Amino acid sequence: MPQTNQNLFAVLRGGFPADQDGVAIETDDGLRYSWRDLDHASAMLANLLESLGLPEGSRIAAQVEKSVEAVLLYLATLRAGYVYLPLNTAYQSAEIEYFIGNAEPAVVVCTPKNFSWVSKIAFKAGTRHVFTLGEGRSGSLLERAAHHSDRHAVAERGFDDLAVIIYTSGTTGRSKGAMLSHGNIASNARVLRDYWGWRGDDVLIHALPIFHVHGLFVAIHGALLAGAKMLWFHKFDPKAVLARLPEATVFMGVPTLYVRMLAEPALDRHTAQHMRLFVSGSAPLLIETFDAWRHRTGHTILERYGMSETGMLTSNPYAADARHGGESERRGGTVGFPLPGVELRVQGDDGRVLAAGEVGAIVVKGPNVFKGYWRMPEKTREEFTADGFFKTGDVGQIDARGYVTIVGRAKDLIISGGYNVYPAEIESFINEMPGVAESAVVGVPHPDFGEVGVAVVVARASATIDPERILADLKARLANYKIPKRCFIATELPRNAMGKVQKNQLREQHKALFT
Ligand code: MLC
Ligand code: AMP
Repeated sequence: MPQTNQNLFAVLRGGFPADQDGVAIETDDGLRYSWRDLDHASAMLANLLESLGLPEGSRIAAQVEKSVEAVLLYLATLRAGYVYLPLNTAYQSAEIEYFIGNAEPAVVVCTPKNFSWVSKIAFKAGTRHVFTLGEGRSGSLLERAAHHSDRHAVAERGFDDLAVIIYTSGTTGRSKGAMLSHGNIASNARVLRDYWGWRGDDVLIHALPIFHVHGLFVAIHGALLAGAKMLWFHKFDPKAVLARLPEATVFMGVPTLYVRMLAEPALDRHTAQHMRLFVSGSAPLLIETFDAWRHRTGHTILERYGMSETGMLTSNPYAADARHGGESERRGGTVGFPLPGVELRVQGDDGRVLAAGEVGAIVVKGPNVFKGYWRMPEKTREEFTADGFFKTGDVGQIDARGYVTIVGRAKDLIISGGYNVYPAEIESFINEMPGVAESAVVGVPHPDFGEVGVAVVVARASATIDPERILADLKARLANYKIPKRCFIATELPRNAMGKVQKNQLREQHKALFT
């Protein structure tokens, strides 16, 4: 019997509706892409990639502004069987140099504005092809693709074949590339389609960036697999989103998006009357936001939990969940139940599985869990238990009804507006600055971003350092969202008897800075 092609593109295309002329994506600047457009344009781009004679498994890296064409490049990469590597547009040259040096992509696609410095980095790292993709469908990528056929036979791929690498900083050290296979991503997409009741007549508001799993996988795959239309926003603007909300049925956002929409008087029951589902994730949703949303719109946000390495792991129920006695309550402050197919347990430091209500490390297993970190077999081994569970680095508990709550993080990580910021990375940049002896970056509560970084810096003996200068220097080198919102100079960092910096004390000291 012939094997079905497990290429993620083939899986997603399997969800396209029979009417290929229907609108698949409508953008905020009034463009409409039909399902046929998605198929044909991704075929042209796939043919372009194939014409380059790239070796098997080549990485195609993209640091481009959000656009439908960027999605087409992603789909084309899958369809041609290469490996997609999305990069945040906020990354600066030092960050890009690391990612490109580490992933060694065969093709890099960047904005026309960044071509001179990105191409220099890429060529130095051995990349042979650098294309541009700019606003308004400009740039060499589409010019070159225009010469290719709009027919393309999807490359055969198996469950375990690599599809995407997403860089994530993990617990320590430099960023690691999480290797996700066609099967990892497709299985998660199918589970979410069923668990969240996606339908062909859904209309998704897509207002998230597309270089992370929330915007790229959870949102886009949900819509494509269901054959549902997307209303496409190049950037999140609460007023613009609310203006289109009456036409939509599904919205996905990080908590900051909900906070910002709540600040708009236009948000009410009437605007949200056709909505079927509001999903929140990537960062903790405050109970105040959850309650305020229900009060204003009559809708209960469904909070779910996931990671780059694993896709989605848990979700509050959309409908009655037969696995949990028909439970259908979406409980604020919890991230719901492990999704079908996901094994999730909470364990103690000794690896013992903990009872209901006990707090410990969350570890997970399932078809959605990644294949390992790119070229870091040691690191990969460290992050799995002996019986094959991935250590999420999150700390949580499961209650007697089966709801999972995240109570903290074992990893030193700040989640700011849904983006991960690794204190160790920021500290290493600060520590290299002249006159700096040492530093600590901690997360403190913030009304808009949930949490933001604050730096505490100690000067070397007889050196004078200027906090504003430190922030300005960081800004020149790191993505803007990673820059601590405040910087303080201290004479020393609080340490315990073992000499370990007591970040808790610093967090406590600065916790009221923004609230
Ligand atoms: C922007 N800024 C931030 C920030 N975003 N600061 C801290 N944290 C953030 N997340 C700062 C910039 O540095 C800049 O400061 C100023 O805000 C304006 O920048 P901007 O780009 O115009 O901001 P804005 O468009 O308002 O962006 C805010 C946002 C964005 C919330 C819309 O951050 C966003 O789209 N977040 C979503 C992230 C996401 O998709 N995460 C999913 C990860 S997947 P200055 O000083 O330079 O002017 C994942 C797994 C899972 O976690 O479970 O989903
Ligand atoms: P990333 O590495 O960007 O994929 O971020 C994954 C991390 O985001 C997880 O390990 C969690 O710490 C956090 N996260 C995702 N969803 C939630 C949520 N609903 N509540 C709390 N934390 C979350």
